Amino acid sequence: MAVPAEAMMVTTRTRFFVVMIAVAVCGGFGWRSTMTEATAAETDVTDPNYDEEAVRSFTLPNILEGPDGVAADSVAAWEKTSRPYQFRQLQRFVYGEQLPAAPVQVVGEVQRKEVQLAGPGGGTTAAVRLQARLRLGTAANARETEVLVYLPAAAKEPVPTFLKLNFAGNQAETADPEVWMTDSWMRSGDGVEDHKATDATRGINARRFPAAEMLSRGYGMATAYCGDIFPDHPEGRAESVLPSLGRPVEGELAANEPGAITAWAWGLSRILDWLVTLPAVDGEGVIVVGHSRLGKTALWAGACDQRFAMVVSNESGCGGAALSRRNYGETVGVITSRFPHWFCPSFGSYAGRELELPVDQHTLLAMIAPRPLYVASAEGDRWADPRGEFLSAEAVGPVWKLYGREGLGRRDYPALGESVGDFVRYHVRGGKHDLLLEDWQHFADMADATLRAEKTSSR
Ligand code: GTR
Repeated sequence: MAVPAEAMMVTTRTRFFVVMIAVAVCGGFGWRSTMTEATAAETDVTDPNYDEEAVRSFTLPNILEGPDGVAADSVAAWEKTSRPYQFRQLQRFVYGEQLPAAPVQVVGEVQRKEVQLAGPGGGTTAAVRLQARLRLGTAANARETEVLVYLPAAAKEPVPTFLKLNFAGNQAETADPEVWMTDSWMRSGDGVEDHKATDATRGINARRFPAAEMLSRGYGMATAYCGDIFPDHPEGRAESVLPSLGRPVEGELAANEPGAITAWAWGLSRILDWLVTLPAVDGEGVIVVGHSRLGKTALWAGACDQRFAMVVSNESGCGGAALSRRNYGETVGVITSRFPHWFCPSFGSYAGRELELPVDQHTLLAMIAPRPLYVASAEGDRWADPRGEFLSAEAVGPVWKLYGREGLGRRDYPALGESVGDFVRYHVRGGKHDLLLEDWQHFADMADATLRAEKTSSR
């Protein structure tokens, strides 16, 4: 098929990013970026690439296409044919089969307490704190997770609520000394002894969960530990939720057998099942947020479960928002050799041949439409390929267009700290790989402008 060429210059403010991209638009979607050609064979597929010059030419698969190659040109065609097809492709080649829902039960009592959170500017914010232990399914070997929720005590109506999985237990997300400490297996890190969290982990990740600040903006905040759902190591499958859902743990796994990301995403949906039962939470306003590997997970959770009203990916990188075809920073070869348990086995078989992948990560972002989607990067986080995250967010605009919504729009790479876009937004923050208050404020601004604005206008 002839591809009408349309040249586009993408200039950047940092020397590192200086690159010229010629984009060919095919039906609004097919992208070709013409850069210095480099052969994948020249590099070991498990070596990260930090050279823009070595980013290869590529054409992104047309996300609007259904199985017959016909591009959807209406919401009906997208929802009936192309979206289900593209979703199946993501299951088949990247994340593995979606897991079936299972009933979630509260174990014991939900603990409820009114607390004061040290707030912005040295003040305090009155909160209602909930802690619940949830049993994820009814099987004898079902796993349990503990959920921590803070809700603004002053709220007069149900509040939209951010939900995120965390890396080191709920007790690490807050300085609140009464938060339950997880007993689940944990990767080595500060305050972790023999793969168990100790008191020294309390509050170490509190910067990543600014509860007081978000509550003061009228949002609830909920979190749970990812290791309760799938312990994050290659042998974690046996202790994960997967056996309770009838999935195999031994022997050679099928090419589309789900891994940790699918299990974590499933866990987020089970937590959502419980959150929507809370009268103080706006069940139609739950926003799934994730950082890094858990940002990949937040995107996949939003793709699998359309009850998530908005989706936020923070520095999710390879296997998250970043385009695999760019082969920049962490690559498919690197990630699937270091973390073979995150994806389905099929994804690893594309190491070094990303150009042959039937999908790319913009396919994942397209699954969020027409809901609000935020993609955030950090300048110093080259590993996650900020430009690759921006380009995939930019490439999905036409899906939102089907719904009459503006996505990110076609634009130059934004200045540091500038949040751009409409129903798809993007920013690149100065600094390193992390999830900071600055990022959260942008996420809340987007939720104000989309979810909250819609609520107000529908009254
Ligand atoms: C890195 C991994 C990334 C990202 C990150 C994180 O080691 O290579 O894909 O997920 O961990 O989760 O912090």
